[in-house]
Amino acid sequence: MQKTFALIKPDAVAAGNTGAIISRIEKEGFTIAGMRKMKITRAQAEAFYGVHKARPFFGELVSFITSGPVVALALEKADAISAWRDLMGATNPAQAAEGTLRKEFGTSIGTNATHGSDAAETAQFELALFFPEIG
Ligand code: FUP
Repeated sequence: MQKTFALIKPDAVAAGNTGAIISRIEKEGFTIAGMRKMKITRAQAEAFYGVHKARPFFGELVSFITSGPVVALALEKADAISAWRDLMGATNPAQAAEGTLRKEFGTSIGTNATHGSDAAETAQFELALFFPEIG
């Protein structure tokens, strides 16, 4: 079993898609090891998106992710990191495959409904940031 970190982003929470996304997560066989609805602070967002600091859209990323409540999730499954990224689909919803969450719930490359860790080290870092009690 592997754990990954997932977020239901402010756009999807505001649009009322939290339940539909959680329902898909359970149908696809993930175990929800942790779940918290919260507002991400600016300091937390800057740490979370630290790898993107040099990118031109860093400021937008931080403002967007702190713009409203999110649902943070610790998900467990065999190969959870790649399984969750497959379920999310491509970063840009316009390029995401049918049946993926970003295709169904995303509206732009920024407002793309969900986040998922992209590697084991990132998952460890992101889980520690949001779920220090889980380990
Ligand atoms: P992903 O791992 O699929 O979330 O994608 P990236 O790590 O490449 O990007 C992180 C976030 O930056 C994405 F969710 C959306 C945002 N982004 C933009 O807003 N513009 C871009 O050109 C690329 C990414």
